[in-house]
Amino acid sequence: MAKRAAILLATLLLALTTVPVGGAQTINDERPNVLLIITDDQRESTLKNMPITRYWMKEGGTLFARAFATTPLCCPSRASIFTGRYAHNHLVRNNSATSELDQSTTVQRHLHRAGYRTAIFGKYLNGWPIDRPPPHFDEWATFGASRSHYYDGEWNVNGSVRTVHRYSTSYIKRRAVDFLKSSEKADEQPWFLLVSTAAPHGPAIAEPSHAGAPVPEWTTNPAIDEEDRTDKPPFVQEQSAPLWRSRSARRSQLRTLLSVDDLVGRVFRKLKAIDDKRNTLVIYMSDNGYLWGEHGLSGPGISKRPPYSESVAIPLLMRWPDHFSAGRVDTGLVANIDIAPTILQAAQVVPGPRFRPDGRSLLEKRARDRLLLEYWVDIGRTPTWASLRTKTYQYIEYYAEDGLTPVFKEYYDLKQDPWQLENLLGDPDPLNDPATSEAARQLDLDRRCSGSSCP
Ligand SMILES: [Ca+2]
Ligand SMILES: [Ca+2]
Ligand SMILES: [Ca+2]
Repeated sequence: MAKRAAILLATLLLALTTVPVGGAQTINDERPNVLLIITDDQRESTLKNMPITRYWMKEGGTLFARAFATTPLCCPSRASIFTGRYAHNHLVRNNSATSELDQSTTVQRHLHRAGYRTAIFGKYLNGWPIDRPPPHFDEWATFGASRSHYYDGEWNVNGSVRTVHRYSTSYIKRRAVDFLKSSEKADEQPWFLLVSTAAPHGPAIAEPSHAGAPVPEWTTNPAIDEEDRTDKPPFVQEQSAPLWRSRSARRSQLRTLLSVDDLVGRVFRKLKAIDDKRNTLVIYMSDNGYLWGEHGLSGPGISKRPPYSESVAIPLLMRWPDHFSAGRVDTGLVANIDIAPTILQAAQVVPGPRFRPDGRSLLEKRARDRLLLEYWVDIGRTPTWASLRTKTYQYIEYYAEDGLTPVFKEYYDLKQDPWQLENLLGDPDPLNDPATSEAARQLDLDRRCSGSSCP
């Protein structure tokens, strides 16, 4: 059945692609639609509380079990998603550096130029002026100020700035479904739809229908229960994370994610219903992770930004029938910088010199032995740091104000110590230290890498 449909489609495609349109370009009808769903501050462990998303994206697609935000903070990470570049190359190093982003280097720009119909609904970039349209989108509804993420936010809806009273995830859902509906009338044009929720970012206000939803019992983990933190850097040691605060953050985040789960289900039902002749590459991810009290870290400013696993690990799932195996778990090291190269390869876009990604397409075989993670001090207590993460260890350097001189180092054996309880460089005795000179040398190089020289 599938084979017959494929032959039929191939014949149809052949007929279409050989007919010149306007004498110049030929229609390449094999290009997929692209749906990119980005949540805000969703830690990797919360996926198990999203049955609908798991059904569509995990059972129907591939789960990337070792996916990371190369900078665990909204704006730098989103800029990495859009450009495929590390933050030291796209230069959006913190949430107030939005204007550093070279808009000619983004995935949306390349798709738009290649003839895709493009739309974004939800969060764009922190600090982006509300009256300025997000570049290279045909349609948009994006929200501004961060305190009004969930209700009564100021939105720019296709150029007009107004207050949207509705619950933001429901509003985004409606816009997305309307977009899919309207795409039926423009079937000859592939589309790129970016759905970018406020959830589960603080203040994590649940939709009334989920406000009292039962939340599964929380079994804390060894990193939350870490008693001896004398191995940790001073900014960690001076924090305390009362369990009630983490418990409350978890509860409200999980409840806002129920609305995201509804959104995913509704969008997939609509995708099926429109019976598009193209197939659709769907990517589900978060921009960064979130700590629920691991190593004593929880609360605004500190639940993301640090280099530990729960802050840098993100959920990442990809579904594209015949390209990403259904139900597969991929354990390779992957990151936000791989999203744009993956999308452009799927869309058969030859990007040209403006697109200089550091990441690589996940459609290709890859053997990445390490990832660079990096962060620059902004608000809060987390100092500038950089880190190498492999499957077996994580090496971290914190820097003095010059951003170059290491003032504190951490090394975790991820095989023996997956919860990062014992920094092997954390005592004053140098004789028991693991060998880290090679990691330090590599980190120094990777902090200046570009394109193919990047991990
Ligand atoms: Ca975020
Ligand atoms: Ca410890
Ligand atoms: Ca030591």
